[in-house]
Amino acid sequence: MLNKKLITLMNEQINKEFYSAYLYLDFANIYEEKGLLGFANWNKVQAHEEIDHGMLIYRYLQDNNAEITLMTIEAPNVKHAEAINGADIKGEKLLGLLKAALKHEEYITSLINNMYCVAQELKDYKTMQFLDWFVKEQGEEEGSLQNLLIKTQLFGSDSSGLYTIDNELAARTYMPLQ
Ligand code: OFO
Repeated sequence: MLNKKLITLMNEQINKEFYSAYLYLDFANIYEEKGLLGFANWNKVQAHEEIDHGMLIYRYLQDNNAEITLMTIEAPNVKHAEAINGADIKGEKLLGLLKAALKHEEYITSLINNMYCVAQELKDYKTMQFLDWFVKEQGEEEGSLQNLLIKTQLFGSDSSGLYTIDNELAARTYMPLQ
């Protein structure tokens, strides 16, 4: 039987993963509106992956006969937060969106690390092993956003550089988790 505190944290994490999907869909919508279809594609694929993450935790709770409580998903509203309504997406605005995504992933990493700490304190080795995948995944997600941010800072300030990056991002495809 899973510990009550862990069950609460895991239910909250399902909500955060689904919120992440919402957030990436919101980013995708902005990129799409501005004609950056590769950036939009990358974010849509990410949204699919976030749903998979939420579903992994959902299944883990089910498999352990723990109660699942689905909570309200917050609205992201990136457009409002970044004040890019009607504005040019290039330069600082584009970097601002990428930095916002990276900051969000750092926050998600902190939540995963906190769950891991609780599982460790409880000597819940099964849950620690389950969370190992998420620890690795968060490292990869932060890494790929950092790389994209650096690449965009270095090469995205002129139209041809941005066009190349956008084309690269158009190649990302969604691979469902097994
Ligand atoms: Fe689920 O990894 Fe991003 O948020």
